Amino acid sequence: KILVIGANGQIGTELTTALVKLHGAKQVVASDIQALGRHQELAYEKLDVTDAQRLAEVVQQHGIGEIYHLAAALSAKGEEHPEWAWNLNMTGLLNVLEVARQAKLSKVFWPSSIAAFGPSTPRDNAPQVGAMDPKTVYGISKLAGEHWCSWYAEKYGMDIRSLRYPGLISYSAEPGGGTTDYAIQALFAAAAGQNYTSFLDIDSTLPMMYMPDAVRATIELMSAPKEQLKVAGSYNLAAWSFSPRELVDIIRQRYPSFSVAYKPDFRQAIADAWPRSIDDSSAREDWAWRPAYSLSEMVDDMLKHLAGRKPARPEKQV
Ligand code: VAH
Repeated sequence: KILVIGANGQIGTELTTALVKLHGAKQVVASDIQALGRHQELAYEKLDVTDAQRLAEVVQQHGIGEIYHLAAALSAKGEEHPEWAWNLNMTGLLNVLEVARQAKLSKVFWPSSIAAFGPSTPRDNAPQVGAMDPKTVYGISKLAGEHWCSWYAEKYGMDIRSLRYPGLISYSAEPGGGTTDYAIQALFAAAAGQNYTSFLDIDSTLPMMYMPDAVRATIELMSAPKEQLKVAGSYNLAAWSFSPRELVDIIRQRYPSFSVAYKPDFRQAIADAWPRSIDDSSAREDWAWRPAYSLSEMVDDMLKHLAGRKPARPEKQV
């Protein structure tokens, strides 16, 4: 059976749906810090992943064989609450790795991020192997997490797989305090007939991907034969990159009166330390990764699903 930790989150919500489609509802247990799950048809456990004892109990009680660990604090929230973010991201991951080791789980999935890169990383076509000097608590936790996953995999022969996701665009579940969330908020605002004030400047180009592609990449990586996977750590993953300027131009082809004001805040420095584009040739070579959605197809699909919805809650500033 599969345990999804963070099943109510931005990635977890759609990943859980995909896992149910692939394995059947009886094979998937959803968990999250909230009392109630979003997938009513699934067994659900309220679970704080920093509670190792409770995690071990859930794994044992449900006969879990695989864990997808999607619970974490994202970049912007992490800069506002560094200790909380470090504890959630690191204690959470270490609990998952140790419980997986003791319970002899067959596979673990854990997401890294382009946030693991930093100013020393080439801004264009950030390489699979190279300088990693993250400048956010979140990015530091992702880089440290990558090394912990490699340590457990090498020392205990565990099958731990990971992807360095770019910024992910989705409509099903709102993200929790990311820097790339401006793009989601802009799409929500346009669909609600509103204008938008971007917290990133007009030419802040970042690697992005549509959630359905990111979910499919996760499933394909986890289904690939282990011997094909030459990258011991976390695979770079890419679709396209865009700037607020480019996104707004595409949105205005459908909503001509949509306009955006630019008021960069503390998140600008986070974005400026991330690469503009990613080299994901290892994923393409090792397990035939290919994105399916074009940038304009993503915008069309998002606006179609968002038509008439209220704008996304701007992350409350703490
Ligand atoms: C964030 N969406 O903005 C996340 C992601 C690369 C971006 O890690 O923090």
